[in-house]
Amino acid sequence: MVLTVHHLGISQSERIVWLCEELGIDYKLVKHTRAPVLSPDSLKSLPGNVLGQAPFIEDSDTGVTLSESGAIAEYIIHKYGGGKLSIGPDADAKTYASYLYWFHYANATLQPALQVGMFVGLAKLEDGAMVKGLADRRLHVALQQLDDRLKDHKWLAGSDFTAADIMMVYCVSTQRYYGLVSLAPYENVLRYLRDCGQRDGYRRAMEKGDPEMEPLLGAQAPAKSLIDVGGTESDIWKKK
Ligand SMILES: N[C@@H](CCC(=O)N[C@@H](CS)C(=O)NCC(=O)O)C(=O)O
Repeated sequence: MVLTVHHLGISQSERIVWLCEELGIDYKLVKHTRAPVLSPDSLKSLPGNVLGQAPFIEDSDTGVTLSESGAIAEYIIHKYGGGKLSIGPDADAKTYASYLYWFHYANATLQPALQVGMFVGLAKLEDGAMVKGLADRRLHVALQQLDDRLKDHKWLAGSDFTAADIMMVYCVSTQRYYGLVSLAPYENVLRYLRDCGQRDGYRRAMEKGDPEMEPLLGAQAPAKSLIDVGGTESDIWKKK
């Protein structure tokens, strides 16, 4: 089996590298560097990568190519991971529902709220601008719900670490290089990020996928968006 994982530095595809490390499966990692913000030709030109984005995988055993973090995570877990890190319908129904909810919440609710916030931030609107107020409010509600969940649960699905956590962490860590979100008001999210950051699988994934990047696991956001300072050409994202 050759499962090729295409990873774009400082991006959502860190989730897939992390997943493969947690599952302990064989995979080939191909790294791409932003040029200097968007995808380079090496990623855009891959057959089957219609949107030219990462994550993107190629499975030489099946001929499958696939995009979309959640779809890729499910494909790898069930095809090569023996279902590990997922919770299925045979589990306790509430735990199963929580797993599904948080797995999808990451990219269906939180990530869009973060991206709207990012674009509003880049637009440099005045403080009182209505659209800025709406975006801030929507993002706060989404983060507060996450914080509330993590108050009484070590991991998103409950007592076990799952792929729902792998889907979530990019949103509250590396994404903040683009949209400047402080996590200071969300102490449970900060505890959770500390726990995730201590996992061997997370550390290995970051070391393999983004060895130069300082993981953003603390409260403070960078002073400027990576988009505003020239993407990978700047060094604000690098370890000091
Ligand atoms: N919903 C997609 C989003 C993919 C996506 O937006 N990837 C970004 C990296 S975070 C990308 O490839 N950006 C480069 C570009 O669009 O040119 C997923 O979860 O896989």
